[in-house]
Amino acid sequence: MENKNSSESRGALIVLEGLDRSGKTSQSTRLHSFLDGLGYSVESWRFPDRNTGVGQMISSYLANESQLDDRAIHLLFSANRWEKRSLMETKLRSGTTLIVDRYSYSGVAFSSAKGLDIEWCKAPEMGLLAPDLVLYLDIPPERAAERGGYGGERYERLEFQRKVAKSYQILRDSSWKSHLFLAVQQTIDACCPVEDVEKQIREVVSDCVVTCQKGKSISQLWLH
Ligand code: NYM
Ligand code: MG
Repeated sequence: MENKNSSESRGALIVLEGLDRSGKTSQSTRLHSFLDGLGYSVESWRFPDRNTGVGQMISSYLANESQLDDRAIHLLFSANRWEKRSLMETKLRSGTTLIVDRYSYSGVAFSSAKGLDIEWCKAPEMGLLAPDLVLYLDIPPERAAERGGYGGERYERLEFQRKVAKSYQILRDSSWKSHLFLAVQQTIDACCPVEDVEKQIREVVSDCVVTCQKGKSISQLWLH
């Protein structure tokens, strides 16, 4: 008899990452309709989840209504993922695919762009559920800034986004590669027309969803 966990049919954990204005939210919506249309059970999530108590603290920090130490806000973003971990696992095991707009990679990329040590930033993420697929919507910071302007929240400045892009690059070169056996990481050229990006995403996602439906164990982040 095969290991129960590894043969269990489940939903896929699909994460979209990228700079602000890279198109994650639009693509999440399109992907949701696509999977829904194929008859899959699917939910769209996003981090930060601003609906929880922790999420409200994060939201007021992002709106510049409160000041927090760089490490304190980093840990709040992480706690915000931890408070959703068990629900996330329940949903996946019940067969629901989750499309998640930002996850631990945002946590590490944005905080390390402030100069925090990258390994320190990764530590609180250890043990969270590892995505089955990470889609990085790749766009130069200058191009993202041209897209109808930023929303005015903290971090939404070109100079800072350039640093975040560098941090994401370091993550892609190091940690993403080292757990590639757990999660497929796919870089998508986000400068293409929105329909082309959508098409590229559909292709990789379809494979991933089928693999999870056939049975794949759930892994944890960054235990390499
Ligand atoms: N952000 C997001 C972080 O700094 N750390 C995190 O862990 C996460 C999930 O919050 N500029 C930043 C990235 C964004 C900001 O996200 C708000 P959004 O997707 O604009 O709501
Ligand atoms: Mg934003």
